[in-house]
Amino acid sequence: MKKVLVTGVLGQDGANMCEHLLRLNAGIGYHPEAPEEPYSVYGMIRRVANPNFKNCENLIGRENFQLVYGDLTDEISLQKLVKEIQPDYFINFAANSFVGISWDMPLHVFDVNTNGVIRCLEAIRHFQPNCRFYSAGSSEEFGNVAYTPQDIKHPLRPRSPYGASKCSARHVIKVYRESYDMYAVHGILFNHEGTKRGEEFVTRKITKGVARIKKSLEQGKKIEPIELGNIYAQRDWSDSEDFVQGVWLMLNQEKPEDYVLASGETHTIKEFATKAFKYAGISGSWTEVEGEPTRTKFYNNSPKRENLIKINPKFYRPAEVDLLLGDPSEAEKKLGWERQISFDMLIKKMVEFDLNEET
Ligand code: NDP
Ligand code: GDR
Repeated sequence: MKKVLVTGVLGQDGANMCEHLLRLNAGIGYHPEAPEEPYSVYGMIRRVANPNFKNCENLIGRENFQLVYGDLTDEISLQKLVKEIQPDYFINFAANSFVGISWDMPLHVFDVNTNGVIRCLEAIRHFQPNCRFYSAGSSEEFGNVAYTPQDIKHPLRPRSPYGASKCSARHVIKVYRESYDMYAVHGILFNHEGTKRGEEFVTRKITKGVARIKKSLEQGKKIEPIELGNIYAQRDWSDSEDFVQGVWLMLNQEKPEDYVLASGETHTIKEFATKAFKYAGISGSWTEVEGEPTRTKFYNNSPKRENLIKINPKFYRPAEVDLLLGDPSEAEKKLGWERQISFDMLIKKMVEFDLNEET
């Protein structure tokens, strides 16, 4: 029985990865991708005063799944887990993952995202050297991009402490791979979202806000607009459920190689928001004043012309990544990775989920 240790399971990708592995288990006997024996999945969580198990509620109590405690800032906990579980795969999705806050706590971001990766690698090296390791890389490493679309050879030009911490982790993983002949990969993930996405990230902030506004409109209550920062930034968005499948393929190659997972499309925040309102059945129009971003607004196309979105400079970042557009062709060709969920399907799915939650 192969054992898989997954970190970050109360977050988006960790939870989706565990779901994917248990789904593969369910296919034993008839699905070509299913293992011969079920995967035994260990989901690592850290100790916090009030943990939020929402992303994990469908996992808890399932056969071949268990929660274990550990923390990327504590090497003793990681070594204990690797020693006791003897995992065949270690998938690290844990991180201080919010770019916006990384200027406020750069040392903590590096301790979790870079030193944390070293702690994982050391635990594997000492106690289970044949374990295959994946740690999540980010398109934020490309930052102020030099060319478009960005592939795995794109230079590292981070714009935030978060981006810099992921670049450092990338170098460390390469060093361990070459020094100790470890199976360790750091595939680059462009933005990916879904119904488990944290509420501070812009897509989920928008879809939750749309659902809240829809309810207020239905109840004839006063509208509190969604407040956003830079709506002209462009991102390459996909669905997390597609990405965890790509990560699993990266962990099961003959030789450890990094790939880019992306959609190959780029869209502005403004475009995402306009479509999110459209999928909730609310039509609106933008008014934009050149050079005065705070006068940019999105109004409801009803006689009352309520303000649905306004710009608040509080959400601007000290340095911005203006454009991200990834090239997933190598992952498609060499790993056979296929994306199922388009940009429009993703927005529709998130809006419908949040409308349901709101009622
Ligand atoms: P989330 O923020 O949803 O989840 C991160 C998880 O890491 C949380 O569950 C958090 O725990 C956990 N964590 C934070 N600090 C520690 C620590 N010290 N020890 C143990 N666990 C910790 O992130 P995503 O699921 O969206 O992203 C997964 C990975 O992919 C991250 O590394 C992220 O940087 C990277 N990435 C994500 C992209 C995206 O678009 N989603 C794109 C590119 C890379 P808690 O719940 O207790 O806070
Ligand atoms: P990002 O995601 O920084 O790309 O990092 P986020 O959703 O936070 O921002 C995307 C873009 O939207 C702009 N923006 C706002 N962002 C937030 N959060 N809130 C707002 O109100 C707002 N208004 C505009 C931002 O300026 C930015 O340009 C995500 C994370 O998942 C990282 O962990 C991951 O590595 C990268 O994606 C790839």
